[in-house]
Amino acid sequence: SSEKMVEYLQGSVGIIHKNHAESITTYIKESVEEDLKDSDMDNRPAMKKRLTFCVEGNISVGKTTFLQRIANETLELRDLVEVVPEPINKWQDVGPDHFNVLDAFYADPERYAYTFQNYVFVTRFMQERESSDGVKPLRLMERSVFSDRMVFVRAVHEAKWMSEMEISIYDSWFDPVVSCLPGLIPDGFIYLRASPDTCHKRMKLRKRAEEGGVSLEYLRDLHDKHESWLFPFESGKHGVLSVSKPPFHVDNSLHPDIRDRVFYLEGDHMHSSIQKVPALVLDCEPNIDFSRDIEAKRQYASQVAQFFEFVKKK
Ligand code: UDP
Ligand code: DCM
Ligand code: MG
Repeated sequence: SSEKMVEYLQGSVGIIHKNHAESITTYIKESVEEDLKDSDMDNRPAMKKRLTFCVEGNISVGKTTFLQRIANETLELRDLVEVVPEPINKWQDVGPDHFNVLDAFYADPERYAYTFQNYVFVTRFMQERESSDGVKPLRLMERSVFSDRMVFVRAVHEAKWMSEMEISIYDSWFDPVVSCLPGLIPDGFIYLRASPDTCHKRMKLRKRAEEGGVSLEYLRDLHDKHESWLFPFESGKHGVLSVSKPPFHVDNSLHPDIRDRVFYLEGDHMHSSIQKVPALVLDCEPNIDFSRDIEAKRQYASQVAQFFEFVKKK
């Protein structure tokens, strides 16, 4: 029955996001308290510079859920934390005629891949301009123009849904526009990682109308592209953005458990300011649940804290 199915699916997706979100909110709260202690009664919220993290991951891995939990749990810190979800509602409702360009893309990818990716970029650009006036010291955004380029544009181009001419046009404006808007470049990436099968199960659970035709195959391709973007040396692939392990001396400042999960993104062909963006990898498989394991929970929280501290010091 469908009830049984939902039960089965919920069992299989797990509650890992709750664990990860908690690690991060705990860190944020403690760090804010610390900073408030340091800043002499001066009411200003404290983290020294404004930090932006982009949450990356395959379709349905749980980015929105993860960010929503952080937003809910930091409600009392409303002035400190800004959560910026992916502007999918803008993609589903364009102009006075309410066109759905996400739906148009999945219905006729060859015709609309470029149009859609172009619009995705424009909406992120607008979102960044809107939130760039903000003064909240910590900003968490769902995805970035870098995953757009390194994952989705690559995928639709390889699938021949975007022609050579179209990808050339895309690339001809991508770098110059990104260079004009340094706010698009995050201080760190947080990569929510799960197998394509897990994401597929979660996608079936979510049942977003436009995604009925999204196959496991496509999710596998998107997964591989996330991996080769974030782990190019393991996969032996290099893209516009590549990643390197931190230099050894920096490595040492990190807890041994986190060392292997923190990477720097370095721009080969990207303009210079994208260089050295660290990425934290969070395992989002359902079998990883440490909600009742206090020690594991403490360790995870400490790893997350070290990552944030590390980014803050840079
Ligand atoms: N989900 C879940 N457990 C989790 C994370 C997500 O059951 O730990 C479900 C969530 O309820 C939703 C689906 O997985 O039905 C996709 O989540 P979300 O929309 O957050 O994914 P995104 O596409 O934003 O990464
Ligand atoms: N999407 C896309 N290209 C992008 C960004 C997103 O095709 N550059 C699609 C994938 C999903 C939807 O938009 O169908 C929203 O992503 P998610 O469900 O992962 O939040
Ligand atoms: Mg989402």
